[in-house]
Amino acid sequence: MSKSALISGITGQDGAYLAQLLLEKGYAVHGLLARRGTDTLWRLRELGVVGEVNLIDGDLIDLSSMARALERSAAEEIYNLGAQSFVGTSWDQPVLTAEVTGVSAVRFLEAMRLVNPRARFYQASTSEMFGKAQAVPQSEKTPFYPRSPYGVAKLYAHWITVNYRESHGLHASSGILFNHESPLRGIEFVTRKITAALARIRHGADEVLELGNLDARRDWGFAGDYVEGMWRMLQQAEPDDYVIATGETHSVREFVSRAASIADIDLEWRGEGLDEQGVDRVSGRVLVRINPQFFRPAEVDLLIGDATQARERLGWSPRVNFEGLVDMMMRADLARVAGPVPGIA
Ligand code: NDP
Ligand code: GDR
Repeated sequence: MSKSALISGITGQDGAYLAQLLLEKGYAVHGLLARRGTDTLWRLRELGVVGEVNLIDGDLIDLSSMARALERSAAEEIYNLGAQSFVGTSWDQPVLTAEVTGVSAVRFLEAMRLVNPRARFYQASTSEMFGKAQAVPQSEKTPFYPRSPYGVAKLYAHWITVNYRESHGLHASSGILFNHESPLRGIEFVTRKITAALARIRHGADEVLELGNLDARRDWGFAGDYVEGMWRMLQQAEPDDYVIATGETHSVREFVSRAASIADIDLEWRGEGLDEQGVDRVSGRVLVRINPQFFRPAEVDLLIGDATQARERLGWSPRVNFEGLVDMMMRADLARVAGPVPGIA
């Protein structure tokens, strides 16, 4: 008999890839669907799985709807991916972020305790919890120091997951995932913002890409690889927490340079600090400008993960490296630019 899984955040980047993976493995896949005024199914549509998942109305703010979704789905595996996941917005909406990104984890764990305490639970933890990183690279042993309301909310969700595992004996695991991207990434995140804008610039549909801190360094992997790590965690006899990362770090500036070269844009960096610009070497046109609006009140400067434990215990390792990721994203946006770009209204 096929296994049943419930995914919160099924309309997000990871939710869509995870739904696809679980369907391939023969699962019955259910998703908690928050009612919105806009169409949020484009990723599931793009992966060709929208008709194969069972969407159940519910919201992470509403425990009763989560319990009902657990009952209706008879889920044996629960993946809590739903969140207000954009770090920048968490300064503008800190209370909503605390509720949706933080407290929702305990709602789910309580609902699971009531409906099916034998189910297995995955919490989408994050490298943002390391924040002002206390060690390089960061592993499961590195102390946390979050730098945003988002990071603080995720830290609560992380520790309540650990706590329910230890106090109630639930099979509850957290994946401490470093940044992972794809052609299905939301347009507000820096990688997709860069590839979508450069594709429009390349085709003459836009002129300038405005960015904030070019020096921030991230360990960027491919979302398709990372959802495989989530699934592997829930197949272990014992629950635990795992870092999932590539072990490589690159700056935002490097991401732009690499993407520009794939888009056949001859970009050169001139100036320093707020005056730094990305200039087309041939025409002299400014293509990348710094806009202080995109700087954060507190920044996470450097993230690089050590996924040794995931490699040794889960047999997990990334298949796509930085170059492969930028190439995949840039080419997808170049191909899309002729038509409507998913993620942009
Ligand atoms: P997305 O922002 O793409 O997806 C977030 C999902 O949460 C969407 O499906 C959204 O639904 C849903 N959601 C938001 N608010 C609610 C609510 N009140 N009730 C129900 N659902 C809601 O995130 P990703 O797919 O990139 O990330 C998945 C998870 O992993 C998130 O928790 C994120 O914080 C975490 N994470 C992500 C990393 C990354 O690099 N991508 C790294 C580490 C952790 P809707 O479409 O309707 O808005
Ligand atoms: P992050 O991702 O905050 O790491 O959170 P994001 O892509 O938003 O920022 C990465 C870095 O780029 C810098 N940056 C900019 N960021 C955005 N969005 N827009 C800009 O114009 C810009 N210019 C520079 C940022 O300052 C930052 O340093 C993501 C989310 O998916 C979280 O949910 C997840 O938990 C973490 O990754 C791991």
